[in-house]
Amino acid sequence: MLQSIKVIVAGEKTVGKTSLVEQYTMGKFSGQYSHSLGLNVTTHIAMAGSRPVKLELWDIAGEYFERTEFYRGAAGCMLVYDVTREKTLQQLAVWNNMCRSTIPNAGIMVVGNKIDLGFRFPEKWAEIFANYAHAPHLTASARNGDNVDQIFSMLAKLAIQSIEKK
Ligand SMILES: Nc1nc2c(ncn2[C@@H]2O[C@H](COP(=O)(O)OP(=O)(O)OP(=O)(O)O)[C@@H](O)[C@H]2O)c(=O)[nH]1
Ligand SMILES: [Mg+2]
Repeated sequence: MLQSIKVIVAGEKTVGKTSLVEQYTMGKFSGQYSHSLGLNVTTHIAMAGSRPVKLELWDIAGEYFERTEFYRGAAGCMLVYDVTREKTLQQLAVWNNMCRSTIPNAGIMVVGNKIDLGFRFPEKWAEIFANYAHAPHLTASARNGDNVDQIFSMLAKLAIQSIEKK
C-alpha cells in the first residue's frame, strides 16, 4: 500500500493556493477566482525520489489560519505568498508561527507564486524571511506551470524527511 502523507498549503487569500494545487494535480489553470470555503483536500500520487507516495494536499482558505485542527498530523507545509503583494509575505510570519506551534516537526518551505507577473518588491525580503524560518525559498507560477511540479516534489521530500527523523 502507498504511504499516505498529509501536507498543507497555507497563505493569505488569493495568493494562488488552489490554483497551484489545480495546476499540479490536473495540469490546468482556470484563471477564475472562486474563494475557497474553509478547506479543500485533494490527493495526488507523487514521486519521492524513485518511490511513489500518496500526497494528501490540504489547501486551507486564507482566513482559516487559526484552525489548528487543519494542521494536525501534517508532515509538510508550503507557505505561499504572492510576489506582487508584499503584505502576503509579511502575513506568512503568522502562518509560520501556527505551523511551528502546532506541527513542530513538519518540513516547511516558502513559495512566491505569480512569478509570471514579476516581483513588485525586493525578492531579498522573501529570502530574509525564508532564512529566518529555516526554510527553502522557491518561486512558481500556477498560471503557466513554471516550477509547479518542482515545488510539490520538494514538499513531498521535506515531509518524508520529517517523518523519517521522528
Ligand atoms: N497571474 C497569475 N495569477 C494567478 C496565479 N495563481 C493564481 N492566480 C490568480 O489569483 C487569484 C486567486 O487564486 P486562488 O488560487 O483562488 O487563490 P487562493 O490562495 O486559493 O485564495 P483563497 O481560497 O481565497 O484563500 C485567481 O484569480 C487566480 O486566477 C499565477 O501564478 N499567476
Ligand atoms: Mg483557495
